[in-house]
Amino acid sequence: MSKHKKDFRTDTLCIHAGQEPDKEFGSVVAPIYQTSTFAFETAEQGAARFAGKEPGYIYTRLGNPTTKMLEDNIAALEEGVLALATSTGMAAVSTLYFALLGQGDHVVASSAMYGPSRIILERDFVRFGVSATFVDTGDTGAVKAAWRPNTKLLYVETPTNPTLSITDLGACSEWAHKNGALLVVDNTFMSPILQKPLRHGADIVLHSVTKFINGHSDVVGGIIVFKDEPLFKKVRPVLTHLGGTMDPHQAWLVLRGTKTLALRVRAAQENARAVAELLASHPAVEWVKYPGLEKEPAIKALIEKQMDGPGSLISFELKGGIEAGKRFLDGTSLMTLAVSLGGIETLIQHPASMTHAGMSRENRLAAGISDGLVRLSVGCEDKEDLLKEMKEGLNKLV
Ligand code: LCS
Repeated sequence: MSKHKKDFRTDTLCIHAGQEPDKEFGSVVAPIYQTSTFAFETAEQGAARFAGKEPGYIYTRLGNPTTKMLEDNIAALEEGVLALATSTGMAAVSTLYFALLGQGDHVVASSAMYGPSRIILERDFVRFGVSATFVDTGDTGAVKAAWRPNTKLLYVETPTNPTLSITDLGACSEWAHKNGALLVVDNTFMSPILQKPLRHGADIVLHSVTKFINGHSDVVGGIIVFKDEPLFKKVRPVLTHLGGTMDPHQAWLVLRGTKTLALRVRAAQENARAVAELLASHPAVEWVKYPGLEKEPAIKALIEKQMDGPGSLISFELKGGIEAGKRFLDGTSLMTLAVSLGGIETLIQHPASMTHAGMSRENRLAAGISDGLVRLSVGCEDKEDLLKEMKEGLNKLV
């Protein structure tokens, strides 16, 4: 029985989608096809594969059975038709820009997205005649105001890294499609467990699988999921020619991660709710941003409509700003001071000097990334241990 059926629910798909017991030996776990190239039985067969007249593998940069299992797994989780795994999340981002944009095109994008996803538009794609306007895509009016006749792509992170602003995907997809553009959503912060952007009109979804999907902070990787085959066919040759494809061993490791994705995401989210509540009630804290604490009725309604939970990323600022933040970061031991997110362990970092240090201070502040903002990716440790360390660190500051 095919494990890729659409009628299985998300938690089942995490474990089974894209993976059948191996036909030769019955291996329950996906074999790693650790090969760069695939033998043809005849010259005619080789020619037929290159001509696309016969299915089958040719060369691992163009496709590999282990990598394909991961692609089918995530395509099923995101309710897309096909996916392409990439060597890193940034390979997914840059391949999409390269495939979808050309000379004279304009992009509207979230102002507070992962630093390098913005910086390559500002510094690199601008050299090839592509322009970009960055707005708070949480404000659909700002998206409309930034629109130009040559806007071809609306690129959204929701929630944004690290400001956790929520964008209305339904409203944005409607606007983009009415105006001849595509909506691409970076769903890294939610994972397909908590948000499925294709359901809300996105054309393409991407992830840094380095984060929740792999989940063990031991692999970098990315994935692009497509709502239809023509878009897949447009992007695939660009990816295979640029060369940012995923290695089979990397894909096999990520497939270990997908099996526990739903369990990890929900466990981390339960911890994050408790940590966010502690932060919100502590006198050392100036402000906390966490979708689960949202009070604004319209945003609360949007969260309920398009997200299946608030996730496990929290941003906050301490009274005393960056100096207090540094003291807090230096005092942590259970919470690891490191960039990245979505791992099984709690990670804490300072975006202004770390993940978003490449942005100018002016752009950073305009995007809501204050000097004192601290980003927390809550992991799956025991909740009481996390709360204890958090309380001890905060109490030292008052
Ligand atoms: N998209 C988002 C939303 C990200 O957070 C990241 C990395 C990427 C894309 C790029 O993925 P990568 O190439 O690293 O796999 N975000 C990081 C962060 O916030 N801390 O360290 C990396």
